[in-house]
Amino acid sequence: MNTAILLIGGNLGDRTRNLQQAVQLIAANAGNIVKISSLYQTAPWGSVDQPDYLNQGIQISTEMDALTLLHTLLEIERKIGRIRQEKWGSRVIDIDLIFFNDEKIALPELKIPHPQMQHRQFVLVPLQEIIPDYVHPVLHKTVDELLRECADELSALKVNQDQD
Ligand code: PH2
Ligand code: MG
Ligand code: MG
Repeated sequence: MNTAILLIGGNLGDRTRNLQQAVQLIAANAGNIVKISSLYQTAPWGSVDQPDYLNQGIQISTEMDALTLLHTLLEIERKIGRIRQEKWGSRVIDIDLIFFNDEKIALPELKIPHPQMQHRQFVLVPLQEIIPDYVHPVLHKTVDELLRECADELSALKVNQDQD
């Protein structure tokens, strides 16, 4: 059995509903949900002129290898209605594979660990909630440590789900 860490996010349409649908499709098609973070409202990274995102971190256990899982996640994005457009542009759903066991993968279509995760609050803050002690297999630091050292100043605020 493999352990995969995912980050889901989106900033178009009914963001909460799109993330809920992604969680359901992941549970039905990709693996068992082991841990799931709160929802976080995050400032857009990379291109400021777009709405805030909702992001959420998920740990799953899966029989799939990393590439099979990647293709399954891309298929789920398509089902929810993702149309691939510009890099860093707005999207209804994005499902990114951040860690896969403690593997290092460098294929054109898949880089594990996600090469930019340590520079982004919107990834580190949700992951810190579910896997603070996970050690990054290349940087050899925990998620907690990476978050403390992260220079990104864009906000990532926990959503009070009672109000939603
Ligand atoms: N995803 C991006 C680009 N910028 N910003 C936030 N806050 N959250 C994201 O998930 C995100 C982003 C490209 O995938
Ligand atoms: Mg992404
Ligand atoms: Mg993506």
